Amino acid sequence: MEYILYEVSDKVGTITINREKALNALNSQVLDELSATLDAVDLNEIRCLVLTGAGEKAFVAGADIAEMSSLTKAEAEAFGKKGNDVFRKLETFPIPVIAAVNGFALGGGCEIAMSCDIRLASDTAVFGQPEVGLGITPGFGGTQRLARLIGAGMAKQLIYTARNIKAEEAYRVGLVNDVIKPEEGASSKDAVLAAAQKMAAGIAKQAPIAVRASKKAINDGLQVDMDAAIVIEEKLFGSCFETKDQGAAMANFLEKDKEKKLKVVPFENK
Ligand code: DAK
Repeated sequence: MEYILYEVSDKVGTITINREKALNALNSQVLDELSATLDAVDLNEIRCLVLTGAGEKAFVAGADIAEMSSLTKAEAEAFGKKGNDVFRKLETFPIPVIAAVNGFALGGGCEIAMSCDIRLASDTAVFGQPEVGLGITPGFGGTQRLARLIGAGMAKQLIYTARNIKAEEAYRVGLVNDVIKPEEGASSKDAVLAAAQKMAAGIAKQAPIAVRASKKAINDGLQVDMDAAIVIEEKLFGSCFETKDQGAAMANFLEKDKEKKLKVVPFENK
């Protein structure tokens, strides 16, 4: 792989888009390598992923404008599909994905962050959908995911004006879950990555089937009306009762012996 780094620590995998010279812009090769990296994640071992960008300056500065500039209509559609396929793969990935947004997240960069389950921003992060200034619409799901995340009114304002917003404003409008401030003199990028990995480690300690089922219930339920959504939740809730984790965790809680009651459940279901 030329543009993707993948590291594993305990049960957490960290994917770094590593094209720092072009501020980690997404060209076809980055998208192909990211897709292949996701396909290769060992889901028997890894329980949560972190996605970040190389360097201090950018998470992802967008789709590669140089590559896009000369595309024909058919090529643009193919490029859009390649991006959309990998973004959907992230969004529907069986385990949670946390974006550690360490700088510019513009256009495709904002869109890839929105395909993740959770977004943590460094205090230096900048978000925006500048596409209309380039004569295009957001093409990797931005019109859809931004409106769903922050509401149609604010999404329209940001997309029509192509205005970039800083991390604090992104937090205020609900685009990011938190803004991570580094210790005095420390690196903003290191701080947000450490926070994302700490959160991922916390998720990795939970019962893995229950975490996956929760992700699926939220994602699938949001696509349908409430009556159908509740049925999706019921089915996934029911499926947890076939796991060892549920039996052991509830038995521990019900145990009169205080020592046993507090015993950590050895989550073993895959
Ligand atoms: N693409 C290609 N190269 C990029 C890039 C990008 N998006 N962003 C930065 N770079 C490159 C720069 O060209 C420069 O390369 P060299 O000149 O050194 O070779 C290097 O990264 C450093 O960038 P700057 O010199 O510009 O650095 P500055 O600090 O001055 O400015 C910046 C940082 C982030 C403000 C600036 O680089 C910038 O404005 N970048 C572009 C941001 C942007 O507009 N992003 C949105 C791209 S549009 C679709 C599929 C997808 C999309 C649309 C349709 N279909 C096919 C359906 C998605 C579109 C987008 O994402």
